[in-house]
Amino acid sequence: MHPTPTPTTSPQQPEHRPAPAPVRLGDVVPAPEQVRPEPRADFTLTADTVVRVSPDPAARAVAERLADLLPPATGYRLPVTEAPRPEAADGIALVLAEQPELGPEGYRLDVTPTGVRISAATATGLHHGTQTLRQLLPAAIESSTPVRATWTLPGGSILDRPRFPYRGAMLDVARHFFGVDEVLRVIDHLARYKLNHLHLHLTDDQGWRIAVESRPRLTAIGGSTAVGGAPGGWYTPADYQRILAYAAERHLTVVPEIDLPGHTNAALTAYPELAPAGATPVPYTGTEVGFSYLDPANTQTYEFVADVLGEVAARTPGPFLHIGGDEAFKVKGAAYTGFVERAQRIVAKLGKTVVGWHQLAPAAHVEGRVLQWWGTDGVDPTTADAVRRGARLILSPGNHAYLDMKYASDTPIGHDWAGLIDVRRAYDWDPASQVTGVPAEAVLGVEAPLWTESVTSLAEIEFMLLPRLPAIAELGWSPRATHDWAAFRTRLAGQGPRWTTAGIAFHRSAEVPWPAATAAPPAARVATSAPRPRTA
Ligand code: TNX
Repeated sequence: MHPTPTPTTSPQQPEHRPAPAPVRLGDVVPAPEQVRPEPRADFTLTADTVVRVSPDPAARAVAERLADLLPPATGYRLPVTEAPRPEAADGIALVLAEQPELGPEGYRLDVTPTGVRISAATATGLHHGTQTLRQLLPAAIESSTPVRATWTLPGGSILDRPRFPYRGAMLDVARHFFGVDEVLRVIDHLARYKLNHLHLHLTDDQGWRIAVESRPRLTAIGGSTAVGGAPGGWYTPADYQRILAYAAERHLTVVPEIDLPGHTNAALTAYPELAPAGATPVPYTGTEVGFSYLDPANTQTYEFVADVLGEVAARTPGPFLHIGGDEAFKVKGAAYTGFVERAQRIVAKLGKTVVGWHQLAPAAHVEGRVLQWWGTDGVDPTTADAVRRGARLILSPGNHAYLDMKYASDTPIGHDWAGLIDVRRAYDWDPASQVTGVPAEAVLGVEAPLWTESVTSLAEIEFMLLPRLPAIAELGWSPRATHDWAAFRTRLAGQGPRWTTAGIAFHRSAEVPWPAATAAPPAARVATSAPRPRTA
């Protein structure tokens, strides 16, 4: 520890102390595990601050991204240098060091009058530490143009690590298509709140969004449509690669979903031979669910599934492959479980861990299987039984975590089948005790899905994500002992000026005491737009 300098005073000169940091050390979302403020140990960034980092390529990349964050608002282009044992003196030190107690994602952050030190056992831990550092700077740091400000960080120490290993959000790019740049912006929002998985819902009745070289009509025909006649689109292999690379730089794993055997109308318009006998699929731009399916009795169906999953698996570095499985209302009983078990075996052979919506539960277990639970009633013996047979759960309860639900009855976009979800409802639940009979150890984590039947632009995505995404992120990251609505809403309020400064749309929930300075909401762009016409 460095001693706090004693302010010099004399009878002629009034005592001069720098203004305290505007952000308090505990004002971080998600709440850190331990926070120990040192009120007289603030540190101020200047043009002379340097970033020193352990000699490791991944740690250096974290340091470079931190340095890249600062110039627009501060005008400071801080040099990044490698040092075997980085010191915080007059700078920011990012230190890789064995610390078993921090786990694979934890970090320590110490702010003293002479500098900032972030240490972790992994580059991922350093990355999360820099997200905390970003939130400890004044909100003006989010400005894209220079701001005259004193860039003071609050003194003290934080020790932090996640409660659950899986913390995600899902973007449905099938109902409405969102281009690579929009997906990259979404990744930025996830990274800020220490989420580590982006689930892409890539295929549905209204569109097929990922190129599969062995089945080119999937995108050429199936990719051309979207809900309500909106423009279609799809990711080329290069597009998908850009998303993967950007996510990886932000320490996020991409989880691709190919929804099977239902939600497949777009695929069936491209390859009608996979449809049940007698059906002639036509493009669909409405919002009904449950009508389409691949014929489970047709052997060509499994060649198709193997081709598609094989290519997607080969291009995806992460361990997970999501096979959907929801709302296949017309494939019942043994036909459904038989299909799922074959698809699960295909995924296992590809060396990936299968993820599916909890409708997969009745099928046989396969090593590592993960079910994504989107129910609204925690009494679900079928899912609890699948967990007893070895499945782990990702929690996405429809009535708390579904970001396509309206905030209030007058929210211009969104659904309400799982109820209205304002911030408190998104926050007030416990992933560890959501499904009766499922022990906390079986819970891999949480995910907030955003379905996009009525979501058509990046501003609308942001409006639905913020401020509920940070609530779900906090449930996934922060220890249960920190769970406290009154404290959360106050910390969350501090994010408002950051989003406003960064030009990010958000919902100004009346449940959150936003500071007055955020008066001009970019969210107005959404709230004032006319509700989109619904198609059936
Ligand atoms: C149910 S949740 C669906 C989606 C819809 C969503 C709308 C799930 C696995 N399936 O197909 O988009 O409701 O809220």
